Amino acid sequence: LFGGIPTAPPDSILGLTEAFQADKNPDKMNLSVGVYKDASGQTPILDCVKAAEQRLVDTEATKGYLPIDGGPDYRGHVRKLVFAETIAAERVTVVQTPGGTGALRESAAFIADQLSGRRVWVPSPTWANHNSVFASERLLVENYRYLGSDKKSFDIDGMLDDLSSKTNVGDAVLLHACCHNPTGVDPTPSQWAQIADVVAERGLLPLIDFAYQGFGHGLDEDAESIRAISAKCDELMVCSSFSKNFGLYSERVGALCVVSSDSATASAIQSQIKKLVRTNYSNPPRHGAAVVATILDDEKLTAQWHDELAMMRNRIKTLREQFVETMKTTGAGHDFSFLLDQNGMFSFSGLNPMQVDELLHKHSIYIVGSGRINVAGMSESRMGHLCEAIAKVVEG
Ligand code: PLP
Ligand code: TYF
Repeated sequence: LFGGIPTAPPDSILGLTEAFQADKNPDKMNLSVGVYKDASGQTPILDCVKAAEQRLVDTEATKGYLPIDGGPDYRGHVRKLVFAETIAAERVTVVQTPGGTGALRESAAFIADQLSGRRVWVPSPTWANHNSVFASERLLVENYRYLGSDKKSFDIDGMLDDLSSKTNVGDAVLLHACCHNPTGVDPTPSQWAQIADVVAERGLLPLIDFAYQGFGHGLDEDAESIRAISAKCDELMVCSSFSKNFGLYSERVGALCVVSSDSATASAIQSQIKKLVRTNYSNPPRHGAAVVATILDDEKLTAQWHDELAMMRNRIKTLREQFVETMKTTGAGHDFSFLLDQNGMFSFSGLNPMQVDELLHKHSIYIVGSGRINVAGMSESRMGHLCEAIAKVVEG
C-alpha cells in the first residue's frame, strides 16, 4: 500500500534548520527561521509567561476540552488587542486557533466553504506557507506586486495598479499588517489609506496576517494598518499569531477574527467556523491561550509583557544598526543602510541565491534562499564574524 510514496520536499524555511542542526561547524549560525534569540543564542521564555504558568499550575482545575471556538476570556482579550474599541464587540467573531497558521487555514476553509470568491491575492514575495495553506483549501493564489525591482523599496504603485486592475469583486487580498515577511518593508500610514481605498472600491475581502504585532513600532502602532482598513471596509478578517510576541511558538496560540457589518452575521459566521473547526482539530489547545489570558487579565503581568516585548523590539533594531555599521567597517563597499528602514524580525538583504549558497557551504551561515535574514537571530558578539563572511561573498 505504501510502497510507491515519494519523498516530499522539506519546508523551504524549516528544512534549513534541520540542515543547520546536522552541521558540525562550531561557528555555524542560523539566521533562517523567524525565531527571536537573546544575546546568548537562546529563545527565552518571557518572565511574564513563566509567572502566568506558575499561576496556572497553582490554580488550574481541569484539562477538560475547551469550547470549539476557544476560551471566552482569551477571545475577549484578543479582540481588544487587535481592534481596541474601534469596532463594536458584537460585530467581531473571534475563534481561538492553533497558531497563526491555524487561523490562516480556517480563514481559507471559511472562504472556500461560504464565500463566492475563490481567489486570494498575496504579495510578491510573501511567506511561502501562504501559497500552500490557501492551495490546501483549493483557493486560487495570485500575486500582486509588492517589492520594487531594486529589492529594497515598496512598489506602492505596482500594488495599487494590480489590485485595481486585475481583481474581481469578492476576491480576498492578503495583507501583512506589519513587519512584512520576508522583506521587512511596510507601507506608511498614508499608503495604508490608499490601499484601503482601493480594497474598498473594488469590493475585495481584506485578509490580514498579523503575526508580528508589537515587533514593528508597538502593539497599537502596528494595529494602525487594521484601523486604516476597517475605516473603509465593513467586512474583513484578521489572522493573529502570538508565537512571536509572547514567545509561545510551540504552544500554538493564535486567533481568527472576522469583522462583519452586524451582530447577526457575526453569530452566523461564528457557527460556520465552529463547524469547520470540528472536522479539522475539534477544539484548540488550552495551555498557551490560558497563559495569554492570564497575562492580559492582570495589569502587572500585562505591563511586564509590554516591557519584555519592547525589549525584544528594541534589541532587534539595535542589531540592525550594528549590522549596518559593522558591514561598513569590512570595506566590502556594499551599503546595507536600507535595512534601517525595514521593520520586524526580517530583512531582505539583497544577497542572491549564489551568495546565499556560498554563505551556507563556506561559512555555515544559514539564511533563506531569497536573501531573507532573521535579524532576531544575530548576536552582538558574533556580528564581526557574520559581516566578514557576508563581505567575502559580496566581493565574490
Ligand atoms: N504568518 C506569517 C507572516 C508568519 O511569519 C508566521 C510565522 O510563523 C505565521 C503566519 C504563522 O504563525 P504561527 O507560527 O503562529 O503559526
Ligand atoms: O518565516 C518564518 O521563518 C516564520 C517561522 O513553515 C516559520 O514564520 C517558517 C516556516 C514554517 C512555519 C513557521
